[in-house]
Amino acid sequence: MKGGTVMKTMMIILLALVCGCAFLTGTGNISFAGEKVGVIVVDMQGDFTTWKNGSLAVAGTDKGFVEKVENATKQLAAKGLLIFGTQDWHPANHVSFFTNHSGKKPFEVIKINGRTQVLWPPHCVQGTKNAVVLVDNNLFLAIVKKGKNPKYDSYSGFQDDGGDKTEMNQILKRNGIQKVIVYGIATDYCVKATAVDAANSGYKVIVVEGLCKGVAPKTTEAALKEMKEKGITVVKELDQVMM
Ligand code: VGL
Ligand code: ZN
Repeated sequence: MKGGTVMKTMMIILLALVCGCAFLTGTGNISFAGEKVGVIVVDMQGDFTTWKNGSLAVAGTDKGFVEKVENATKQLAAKGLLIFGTQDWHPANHVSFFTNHSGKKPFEVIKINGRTQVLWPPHCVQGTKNAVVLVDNNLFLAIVKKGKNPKYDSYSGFQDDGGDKTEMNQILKRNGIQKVIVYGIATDYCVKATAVDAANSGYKVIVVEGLCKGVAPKTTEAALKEMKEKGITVVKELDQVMM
């Protein structure tokens, strides 16, 4: 090789090395190196899926979607990330069920003590078949149940509408988690609320849009916008965060 060619080759190798290192150490805003990353899989339960003919089935939640979420979660677990989950877990007399308000219809919005409450079809009733988390339960270090208090709804995995905290923050802290990857159902309700509360609790947050489904297109778009405005990183697919 001529001197020029050797120089060129060396420059290319150097460039590749620098780029590779930048990727590994996270010069961009998405990295694993140096930060302990956890995963929060939100409300992957039968009642939210078309696959299981759920009472509050979200469009696009067929068997293929659930498998995609499960496979992604397996990949992340294989990388050594700790996997956490949330599980909507309501008593039969829960405030969010339209059936517990006389004369009300599903999806009506009412005010309760000044709070906005969407009235849902009864869903995720404690102990029922469709309240089960569909993603292989062995993948989870912990699954945090929420919405147990009949008086308060709880879209967030961190706290309910009355301000009562779940054990989520403590569990993440105890495990040294600094950054969380969040996905599941539904983008516009429980994913958004959980991601926003994670950000407010001091975690760096990445939401994987392709591993989420929303109740309605309008509220889903608004939720993605709101999350981005709060400093949450929204990526389309998991390969944008995986090394
Ligand atoms: C959810 C409505 C009611 C959710 C839970 O998981 O997003 N949505 N309960
Ligand atoms: Zn619910």
